[in-house]
Amino acid sequence: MTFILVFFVTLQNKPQKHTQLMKASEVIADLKRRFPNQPEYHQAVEEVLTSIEDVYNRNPQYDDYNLIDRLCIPDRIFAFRVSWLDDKGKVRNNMGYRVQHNNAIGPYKGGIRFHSSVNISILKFLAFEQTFKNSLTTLAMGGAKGGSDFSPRGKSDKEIMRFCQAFISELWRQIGPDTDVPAGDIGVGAREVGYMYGYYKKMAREFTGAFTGKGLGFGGSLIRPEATGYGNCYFLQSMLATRGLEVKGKKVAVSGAGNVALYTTKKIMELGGKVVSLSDSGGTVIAPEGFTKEQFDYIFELKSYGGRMYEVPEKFPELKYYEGQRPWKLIKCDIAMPSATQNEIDGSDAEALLQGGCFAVSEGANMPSTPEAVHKFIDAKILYAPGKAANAGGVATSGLEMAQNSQKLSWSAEEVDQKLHDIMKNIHEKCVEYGKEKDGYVNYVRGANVAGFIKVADAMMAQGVL
Ligand code: NDP
Ligand code: 2IT
Repeated sequence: MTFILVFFVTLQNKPQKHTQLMKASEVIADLKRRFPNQPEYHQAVEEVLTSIEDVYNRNPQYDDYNLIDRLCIPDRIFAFRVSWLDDKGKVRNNMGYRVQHNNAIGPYKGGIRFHSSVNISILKFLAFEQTFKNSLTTLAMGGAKGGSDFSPRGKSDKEIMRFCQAFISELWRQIGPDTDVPAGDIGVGAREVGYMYGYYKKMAREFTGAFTGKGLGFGGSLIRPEATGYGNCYFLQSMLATRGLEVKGKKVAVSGAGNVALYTTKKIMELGGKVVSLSDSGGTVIAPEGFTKEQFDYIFELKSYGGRMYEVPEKFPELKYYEGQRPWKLIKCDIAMPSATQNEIDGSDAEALLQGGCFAVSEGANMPSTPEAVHKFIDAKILYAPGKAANAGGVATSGLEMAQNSQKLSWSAEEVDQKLHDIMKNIHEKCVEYGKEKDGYVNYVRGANVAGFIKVADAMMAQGVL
């Protein structure tokens, strides 16, 4: 009897015989059918699934648990109307969202984006990417993203505050220091985080680390504002070192002129590189021999009060502004660091970069290169770091902010910067470990996707079907 029972239990626990291999193309076709009109989400999933297909199929237990669907489809999505009063007393309505993608390895974690283009597709892609990025940091953070189609541009400070409060009046029940910890992204910086955190604190009646990117006086971490841009430069340094190169003397094209772009520029200049472009959604300013410190300080100041790039030549006539253009076809560079938004480098931009001699691309933005551009970079065997590896320093330092908040301590700038350095080095090593090809070329896309996937997948397996 005991024998029969043991035999029966063993049989029950044994994974079923694996008969079918996962085909990335079929999974994607199915997701497109079930979730149509979400191109950014499809694009992000396709890149990851194509990279991990063989690793997944070598471990049949993953498919026995149908991990692939559970990894691609977010755990849950909150969608809500945000109604707020503008300065004229008029009622305005926007949509608000939070996509909680996966919490297998830690509380949901990821930024909030305020931009007129925000929709479910964009937030699903960002939350999906965030899951793998956060896994790469080695810290205990799951993946999430949220935001609104509210555009902060041209809004008064009071309007921003009222919007943030209305947004959090809906979202506060779904977040918390051990549940889901938002931070900044496009259109959300320290000011917006301050207003959102303040309202969260009022509703939840607690003072905890429910947000990161907070002001220094109320739980923020030193180096968090700098972290994404600095981290990308540290990652770039590791990549260059594999070919015996350094940043010094190199021409670097940067896009954007927000948090990520400006701190990337600051660090590149400190390292002796020449930043030859900065841009916003209106156009690009080119500095053929690199921005001087005076020019950079001016742009930093201009952007801190909402100025536009077209204003730069008014102060520095030697700098040329190109209306409606992105940097990539305007100037030759050694290195490109796209730091504005998704799909800002298309196939023809990639072609122009390669023809101009560009040998390294390190992404500050999330998914800034289209699939066509990515293929061109990898086919040309240049150093190419996808955002989920190269820009992970931002969320990693958010993880360090969470650790400081839990301990009710704050670390020095040197301490945080050293940890950021170590984390970026470690991510680079992981990419090399999983991404090195037979001829020695490091495919950082594959390396980042496989390393990020394995940790999340194993944790999901251990926790059962949820
Ligand atoms: P900011 O809002 O500070 O700056 C964004 C910059 O990109 C602005 O110069 C903006 O120009 C430009 N931009 C935004 N959307 C577009 C668009 N559709 N077309 C052209 N230009 C555009 O955001 P961040 O610097 O924080 O974010 C930049 C990128 O980095 C995003 O992809 C974000 O997801 C990613 N990222 C951010 C992290 C962070 O910690 N902040 C961490 C990791 C990644 P304009 O002012 O004209 O809109
Ligand atoms: O895309 C990103 O990694 C971010 N916007 C930062 C997220 C965070 O939680 O710090």
